[in-house]
Amino acid sequence: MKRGFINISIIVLIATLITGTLGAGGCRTGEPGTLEPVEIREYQGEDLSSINDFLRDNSIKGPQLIDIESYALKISGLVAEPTELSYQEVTENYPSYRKVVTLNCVEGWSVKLLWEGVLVSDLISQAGPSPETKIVIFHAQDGYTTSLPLDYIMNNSILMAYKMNGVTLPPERGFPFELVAESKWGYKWIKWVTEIELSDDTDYRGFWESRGYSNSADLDEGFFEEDFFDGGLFGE
Ligand SMILES: Nc1nc2c(c(=O)[nH]1)N[C@H]1C(S)=C(S)[C@@H](COP(=O)(O)O)O[C@H]1N2
Ligand SMILES: [Mo]
Repeated sequence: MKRGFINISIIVLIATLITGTLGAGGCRTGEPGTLEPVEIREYQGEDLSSINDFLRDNSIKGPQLIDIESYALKISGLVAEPTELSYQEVTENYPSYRKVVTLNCVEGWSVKLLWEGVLVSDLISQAGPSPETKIVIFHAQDGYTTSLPLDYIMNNSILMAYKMNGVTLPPERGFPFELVAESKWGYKWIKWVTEIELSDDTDYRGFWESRGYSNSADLDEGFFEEDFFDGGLFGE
């Protein structure tokens, strides 16, 4: 009786080892197995949020699916050489940088993540901005736009991220590129970026900015334009 039990245990153990090996995937055929990307959750002693900590996607038209083969990032407007870059040209031809930055949405949630990408200033410099340039207008696949002062972009090592926590941006998180607009409210963190337009139009207002949100969007200030409350939204 006892011996029979031990025999069955050994058979189960062997069966588990065999199916376990097969289940791990691929090695037996000589093909490398595919591993899930592993998210980084701690960086230089700092705990990070998870990619799954975003409450929900609240973008204006929902997640955009971009076909990376036909994708081009345009650098347009007041530049000596209007430029179009493929995904690989951006990710492979420019130095990449990492930094931990927190995204704060006006809805009250935030996520602290390790971002990896290229400097927007490197992309802009390559296209040769004209001296009249004051504003950088970002356009996205869903028609969303936002803008930031050229000085802010050039002086703060602002990234166009292609990875978060070591993982390529998922489609709902902005693949191929999201702007890491650090120290600015979440609505400046444009996802699915398709075009970087250099402009001298200091009156330009992006999607949420033209609907009453602060154009400077500094985290240490409120996010509503005061005069909008006084005259616009609620009348005189
Ligand atoms: N293209 C595009 N980018 C966008 C938005 C959008 O609607 N469209 N929403 C912004 C807002 S309001 C926030 S808070 C951040 C992060 O939002 P998420 O949770 O939808 O990723 O993305 C920003 N980038
Ligand atoms: Mo937001």
